[in-house]
Amino acid sequence: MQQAASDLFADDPATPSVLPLGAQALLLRGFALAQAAELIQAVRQVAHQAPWRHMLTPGGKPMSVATTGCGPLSWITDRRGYRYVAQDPLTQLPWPAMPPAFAALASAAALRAGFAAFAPDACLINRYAPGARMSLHQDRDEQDLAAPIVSVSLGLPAVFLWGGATRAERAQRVPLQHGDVLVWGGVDRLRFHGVLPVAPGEHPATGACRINLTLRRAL
Ligand code: MD3
Ligand code: FE
Repeated sequence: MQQAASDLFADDPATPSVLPLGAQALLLRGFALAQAAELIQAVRQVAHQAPWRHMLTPGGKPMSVATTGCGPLSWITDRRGYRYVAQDPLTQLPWPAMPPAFAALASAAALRAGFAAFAPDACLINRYAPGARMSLHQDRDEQDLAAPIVSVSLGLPAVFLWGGATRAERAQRVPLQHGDVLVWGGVDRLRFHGVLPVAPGEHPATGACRINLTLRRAL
């Protein structure tokens, strides 16, 4: 039975491919694979200075993901709400500097998706143990909604929920693997999105977790 090369390699995470998810949203499969080890090492260094913690929602519930961040600003949530801050509330120190590899990857991915000169000033880092999830939400705490967002998936796979402009619209399920990069902006910037509970497993690069970097222009 004949099979086209595009089918043979369709599920191979080592094969870079570009999938449009929306008019201004792109999934770049494997875009970060070559830098993955360097990115994960940099995450470890960030977490050494700004420890992983389970932030509280404004309702007082701990998030299932563990979080840290880096850059001039990083996003936090607590009983007082959602916001970007320059200092880690846990240590009261400035967030660790953005590793140059993060900013370089984000800007290259954004350019590939048609967004020139993306210079992120905030990187939120989420760690998903098996069972951790992120419910459907919008990212709307940034000043400049014209700037895109770049997200990098590392370690265990996950199913990303790609919704619409309203919570009621049915979300599509998009499998994300180690090394995948998502870029979205413009008309897709305020889409609802989330992550289904991560399945148990072990990944050679991260162990029993998924790590997601979300690079944004906050100010
Ligand atoms: C599409 N994180 O931190 S990143 C978040 O995997 C967040 O940790 C998820 O959503 C994660 O806010 C998903 C991919 C993502 C992030 C924001 C988006 C996709 C998006 C905003 C609009 C549309
Ligand atoms: Fe989000």
